[in-house]
Amino acid sequence: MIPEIDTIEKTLKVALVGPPNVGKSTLVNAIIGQKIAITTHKPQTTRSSTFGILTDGDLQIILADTPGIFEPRKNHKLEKFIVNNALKTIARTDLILLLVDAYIVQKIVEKEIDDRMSSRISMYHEAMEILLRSKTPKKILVVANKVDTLEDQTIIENLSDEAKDLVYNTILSAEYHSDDKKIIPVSALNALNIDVLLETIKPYAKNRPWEFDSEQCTDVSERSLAEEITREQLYLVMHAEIPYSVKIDTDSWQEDEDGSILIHQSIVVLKDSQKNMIIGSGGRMVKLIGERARAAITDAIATPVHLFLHVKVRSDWIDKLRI
Ligand SMILES: Nc1nc2c(ncn2[C@@H]2O[C@H](COP(=O)(O)OP(=O)(O)OP(=O)(O)O)[C@@H](O)[C@H]2O)c(=O)[nH]1
Ligand SMILES: [Mg+2]
Repeated sequence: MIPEIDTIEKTLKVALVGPPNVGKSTLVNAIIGQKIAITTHKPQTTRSSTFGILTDGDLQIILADTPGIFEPRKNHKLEKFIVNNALKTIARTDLILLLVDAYIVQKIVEKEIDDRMSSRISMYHEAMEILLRSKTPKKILVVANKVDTLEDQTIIENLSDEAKDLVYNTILSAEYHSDDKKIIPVSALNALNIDVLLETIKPYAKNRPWEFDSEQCTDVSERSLAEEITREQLYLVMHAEIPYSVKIDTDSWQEDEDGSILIHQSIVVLKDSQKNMIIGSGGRMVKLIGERARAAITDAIATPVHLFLHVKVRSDWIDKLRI
């Protein structure tokens, strides 16, 4: 009789980390192959970490999409909440994938660092300083995202060891330097090179039980995703500072007999003036947000949705956040 051999489960917990807007959420969606995190062109889109889960054979990879890291302004509770949330998640991972804009990598290698580039690089220094102050894993690999924006997309694949050294030395703090200076070029937007990225990180897995069911691809509930999608559509439709004062709550979520879902959500803002802007003249703005969010939620959860939005003022919602 052949003895039964238990498969050894391997787990790898990876955090996608970087300053705001480098494409962390776009990358987690590309790796998982479906929308689990919202993405916009505005910084500070992600407020709380979410996990994407990939289970293949004996290996489970848990990818944390974290909020962008930046120095929160004094007395700015939402900013502190965002950054703390990222740091707490990162502390519980084995490996950091630091996303860097491929254009910056190219400029560093070509030694073309003007004032504009310096100020973009300083965003990475700011993020690294904050990481250093917290208990974060020391292993960092650089992922050069947005290679689709480069004229020659092969530049990053063909970097010499010397060029990689230069990039690591320019972006990372000395404490994070390792012998393992990899720079993985990807385009999260076009899902380019995702297979190479996964092959590169697999060896960092540890023999450890899985944390999620092998069928599960995210820890995000459909309700939270729907709230996030409404916030995303609001960010895309509205301008100025409005988005940062907004949160979305689910008031009710009911499945109808025909299989569709009836959702009531509140758009919560701090002031009457913000409520008026979101409602828009004759309710046009909120109607547009609702139409777009309904379509995007229907798409994301593959179920027809009826969405009702209510705009409410709660001047203390940020004060009440628990950090
Ligand atoms: N051209 C290009 N744009 C990208 C790529 N990845 C992300 N973007 C764009 O960059 C912007 C920011 O993307 P997000 O995924 O929201 O960035 P993030 O790092 O999660 O941002 P925060 O959550 O605010 O920290 C969006 O407009 C994306 O479409 C890429 O590979 N190529
Ligand atoms: Mg994000």
